[in-house]
Amino acid sequence: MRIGGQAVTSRLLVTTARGPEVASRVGIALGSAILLCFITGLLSHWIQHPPSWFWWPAHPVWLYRVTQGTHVISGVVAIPLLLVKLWAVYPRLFQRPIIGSPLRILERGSIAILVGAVLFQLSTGLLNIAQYYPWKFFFTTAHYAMAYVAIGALAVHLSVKLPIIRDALQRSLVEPDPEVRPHISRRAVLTGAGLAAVAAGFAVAGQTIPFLRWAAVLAPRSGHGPQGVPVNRSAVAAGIGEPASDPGYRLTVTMGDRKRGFTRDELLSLPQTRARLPIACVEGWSAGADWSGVRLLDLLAVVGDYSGGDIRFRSLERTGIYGSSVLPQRHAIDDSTLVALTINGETLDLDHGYPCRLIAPNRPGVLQTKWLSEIEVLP
Ligand SMILES: Nc1nc2c(c(=O)[nH]1)N[C@H]1C(S)=C(S)[C@@H](COP(=O)(O)O)O[C@H]1N2
Ligand SMILES: [Mo]
Repeated sequence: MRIGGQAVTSRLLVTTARGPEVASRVGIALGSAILLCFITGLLSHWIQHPPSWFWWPAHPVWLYRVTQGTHVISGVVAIPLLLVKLWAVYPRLFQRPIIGSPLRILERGSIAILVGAVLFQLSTGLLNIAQYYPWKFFFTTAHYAMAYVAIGALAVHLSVKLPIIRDALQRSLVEPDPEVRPHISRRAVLTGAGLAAVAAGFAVAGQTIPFLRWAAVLAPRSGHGPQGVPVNRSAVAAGIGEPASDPGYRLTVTMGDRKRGFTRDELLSLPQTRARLPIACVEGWSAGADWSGVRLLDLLAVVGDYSGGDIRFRSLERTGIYGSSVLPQRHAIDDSTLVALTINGETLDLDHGYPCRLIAPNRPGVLQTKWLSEIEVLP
């Protein structure tokens, strides 16, 4: 029989579902979600700031829709998993000695950095999809830099803990002592973690998967908006209401020393091309639409001989960082890249980019510049 304080302590240890058995199993799910989130996040960053070696295709047109949907869903799924994982290891986080041997310092340090970085990534990511920025730093730069910190700390954490993880995975989930009834079993904790992760995933998946839309309670822009497509930044917010309806409006196209201005009616009188392409926002929501307008290649051909090169699109919007974008040649030569004039069979709503906007295949929404004023072939 156990006597005194000792017995109480050991009994408490046995009766809790906390410990490496739960931590390692939740950790595998959490680690997988974080890895998926990291890879899809890197992709999105590279598409927006392409290094010279980076290659991103124009087809399939829905690929970015899937990778960025995955980025946001895996990040949101990671939140309940992280909470359960922290709960499972919580008493150990404060075990003594706090410092200790060099290996222990590495172990402790990597956990502190890992927890901090992952909490930072998940919370800023979540606030970003809600378009709520209660901070002073620039979200994308901080989120990108911290991703490397998180993944580096995760790699150190995994290698330091590998023996413990291996051992814990081999141990059964069933509590060893049949006499002892835990308040909550390890299996129940794992089931709860799994259900919470699935529920969290459902709460955002609907913003990109149409038949799950009803469940998308965490998705602020899942289906509403003029002409059946959500709006990220409205014309009023961008301050371009008047210039867009100005009768003197011209879309200027520049290629080398050739330059030409087009009224909206002139654009409408050129051959019209249709394309079915999604808007896929970096925030994870996406929506397919039927577009029509002038194929970019057709428009360039009116101005001169386009012999290749990336293309810059400028908006009437003069403030803000979304007023211009650069389209790589690979997308520029695609038949479905349009200077769009209609969406879903109707004249483009002012909020969707009237008088005209860029729509290109397999691109992040943020690069689908609205309210075009200028197109320039870069040397
Ligand atoms: N000029 C301009 N174009 C823009 C934006 C903007 O703020 N300004 N927002 C972009 C973003 S982030 C997205 S997701 C898409 C959304 O297009 P929509 O509002 O027509 O759905 O437009 C893009 N084009
Ligand atoms: Mo976006």
